[in-house]
Amino acid sequence: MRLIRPLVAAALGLLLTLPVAAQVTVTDAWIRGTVPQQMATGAFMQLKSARNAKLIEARSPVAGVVEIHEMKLENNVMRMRAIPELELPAGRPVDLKPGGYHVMLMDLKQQMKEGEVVPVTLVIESAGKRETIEVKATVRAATARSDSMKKHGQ
Ligand SMILES: [Cu+2]
Repeated sequence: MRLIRPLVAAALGLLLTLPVAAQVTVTDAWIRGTVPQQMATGAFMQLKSARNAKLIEARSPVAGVVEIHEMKLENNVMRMRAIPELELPAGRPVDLKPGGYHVMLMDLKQQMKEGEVVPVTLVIESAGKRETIEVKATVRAATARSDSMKKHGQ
């Protein structure tokens, strides 16, 4: 027993610390709140993958269409466009934030109200394998809207 106990404890500890899915951690997921009738908004978070991976798809029950977008300054104009995938280099955090990469929620089925928690599903591909990650994103106030976000989706 003297020997087995620590072994079992160690094994359990190992199990608990084993990463799930594609070893991608998602932190600080949030969605920008909307006003009634607004059809689109952005979801933001930080993604970090232990292995080289890419975000290839996102879904949410609150949106009819979900795309991965990037924003870039082109000729002094911020432009937003859909990208087929977002690279997640091993060990390097990738920020999805206003003015940069984001998950675009379009054809919204409901208003995004501050404080609500919205499920977002991320599809990650790594070494040819696909895995899904369920994320709970908290809706934050719409006040931090940037002009470019306002124009988007209209
Ligand atoms: Cu967008």
